[in-house]
Amino acid sequence: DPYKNDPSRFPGLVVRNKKPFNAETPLTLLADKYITPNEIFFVRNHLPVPHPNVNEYKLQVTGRGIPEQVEFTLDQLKNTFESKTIAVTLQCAGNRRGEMNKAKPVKGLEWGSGAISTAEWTGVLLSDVLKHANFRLDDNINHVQFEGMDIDPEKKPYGASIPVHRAIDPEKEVLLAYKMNGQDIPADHGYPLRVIIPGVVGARNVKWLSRIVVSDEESPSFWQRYDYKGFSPAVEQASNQVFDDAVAIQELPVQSSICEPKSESTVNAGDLVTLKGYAWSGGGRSIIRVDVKSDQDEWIVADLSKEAKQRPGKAWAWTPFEVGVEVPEDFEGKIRYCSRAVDDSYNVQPENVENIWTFRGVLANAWSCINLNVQK
Ligand code: MTE
Ligand code: MO
Repeated sequence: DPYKNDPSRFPGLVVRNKKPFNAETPLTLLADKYITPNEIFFVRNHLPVPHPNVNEYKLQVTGRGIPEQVEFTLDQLKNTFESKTIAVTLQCAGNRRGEMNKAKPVKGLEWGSGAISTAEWTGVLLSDVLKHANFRLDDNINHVQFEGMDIDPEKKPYGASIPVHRAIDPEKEVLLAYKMNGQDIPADHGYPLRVIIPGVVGARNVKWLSRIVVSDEESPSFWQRYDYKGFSPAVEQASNQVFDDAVAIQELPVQSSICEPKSESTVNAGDLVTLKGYAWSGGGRSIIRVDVKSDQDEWIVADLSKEAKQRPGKAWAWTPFEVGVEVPEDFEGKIRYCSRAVDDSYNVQPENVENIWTFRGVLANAWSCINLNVQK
């Protein structure tokens, strides 16, 4: 069993798959805290968890524009470069896939709204490391690839890449991170080093990082080339050729989800109910508004958490929201409440999942709705 050395996990996680281990954060706990504690941070593994010997650990930096391959031990990274700590939300491209699957079956793990979490990550800037390696940009350089230490049965590592402009820009704050919420990064989340790419889909935030390769091409990894891409609802499956012609997901679209109360909870007519949730957008775009509407009433505006105030263009972490809604007095039956977030480019979530359906079930960012059962 290649998974026999996987770490033990907090029993409160909502497990979606055991081998490889995939689990989401319970929604009530998610809405409770701005920073997600390590034990309940969602886990998305494609392969068995590797257990590198940190005393022998070295990060390799190589490829186009780097005159000579450079290697760093963990201590060299920590001692050579200034460290930075930033709050960054990671969201899986498959977050909320379950809702898309209900509209019409998709391929992939059945995620609820908990494949998203926020931590304070400490590390060194990738831009500093590249500078130290005497990296020189030229017109044939397009991508920076990352390789993990987790390997598939054919001995190929998990990998991903990002456009080079994001990697070299210190303002994008791409981190080679060795701490998560002040502790060594736990085994499930990439010990001893992972890349954190603020504002970019979870899949590119490679864990157990072993190698950085600058290239004209995207990462050759299956997960860069033949997964984590979006297609028209007209496309029901895709050949490698069709995948090659599609664009890899990087920054994610604007998102929100109502986390509390649980859908299908029972409330009394006339109650004041507090709806709580999160909103987030890719690329550092901040959340400027969350609107909430019931099928019985007009739009109202939710309160955005003050904790989430972030610098312009650098809203790397989510914005929790809450709003009190009055359940009508003379009513019995189901009421449906929906949230939709707006980011600072005035992008807004689409109304329904049917029209954004895509066969791998990624990019599910329609309005988030819950039903409440009202009793008299
Ligand atoms: N990195 C490696 N090496 N192996 C993986 O399976 N999964 C990716 C990414 N980095 C993965 C990886 C995906 S799809 C996501 S959503 C995030 O890690 C999840 O990070 P987390 O498990 O720390 O929440
Ligand atoms: Mo993911």
